[in-house]
Amino acid sequence: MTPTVAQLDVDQARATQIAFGHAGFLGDSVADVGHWIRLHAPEYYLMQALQSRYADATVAGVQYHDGSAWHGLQSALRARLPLERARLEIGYAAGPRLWVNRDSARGAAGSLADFSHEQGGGGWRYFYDQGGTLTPMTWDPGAQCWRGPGTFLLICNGVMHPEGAAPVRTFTVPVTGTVTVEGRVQDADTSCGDGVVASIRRGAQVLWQCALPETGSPCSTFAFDLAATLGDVLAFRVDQGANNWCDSTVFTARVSWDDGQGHDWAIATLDGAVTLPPSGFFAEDASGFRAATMRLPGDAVVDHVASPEYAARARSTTATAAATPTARCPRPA
Ligand SMILES: [Ca+2]
Repeated sequence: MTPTVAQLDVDQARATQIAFGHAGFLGDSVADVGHWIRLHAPEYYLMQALQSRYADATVAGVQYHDGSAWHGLQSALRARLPLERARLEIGYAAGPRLWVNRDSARGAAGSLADFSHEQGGGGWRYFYDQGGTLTPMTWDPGAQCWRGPGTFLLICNGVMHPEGAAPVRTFTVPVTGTVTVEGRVQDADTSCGDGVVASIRRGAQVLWQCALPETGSPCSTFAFDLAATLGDVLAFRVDQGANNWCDSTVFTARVSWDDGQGHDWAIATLDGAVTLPPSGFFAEDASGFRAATMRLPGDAVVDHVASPEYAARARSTTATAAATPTARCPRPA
């Protein structure tokens, strides 16, 4: 489905493009655009001076900020900083220096997208439950699955299989607030056996469950909101019933949230302190070039370019207002 301008989140798309040193081209895969020039012209001018400075420049260094200290990539990986939500500074040799705030109040985790050979990777862990105690599974690199003590006690990418004990995939909620839990289950082998019961629990609380194969009301998809507390453990499990014959079960889930926090980032530039909102950026060089999506005192977010070639300012209201060019002032060469 082609995203609308609102769904696209132009600021986030731009921040991602800048973080990777790309051109910042919006393209035309956008729905419900009332005025193409009003969408593309501010974007062109916001990015052009930066493009011309970093397109063929070499990255000299990248640093990640964890809220209190800077890390190189190796240190950031060791500290398990969420790089997809990084606050980063990028320096180009003989080119601009820039900062990108990819942090956000919104976050999401997926059992498929985050599936990992590491316990805790992306917030997910892999256990089996035999008698009420969760015991960690062991990674099988050949099968690319987590295994319990039985041959068929498994958690693979999208599929789980019980054997006496129930396989349990858990997610640890990283915020206090409302989280949305959605996904689906499916009996992946209906050729024999008595089916399974798939469920989602928080401690002893059963949040949702579905007996497979579905015989009564359809229950194989789920989507619900949950008032959660930081550290809550959501358990996605498959119980075998009387036997585990043909109990392969597709069970995938996505958890998303909005923590309600600001996630602004204050940086030190040649011009002094600058505040970057989520998906904001600031770029500068010694020629007097500046480009930014930044927050001004009083909460307004502006898109702004000043360079020896030209100056432009688009959007000077709030972060959610539509981008509207307000001025473009070419400077004499
Ligand atoms: Ca069964």
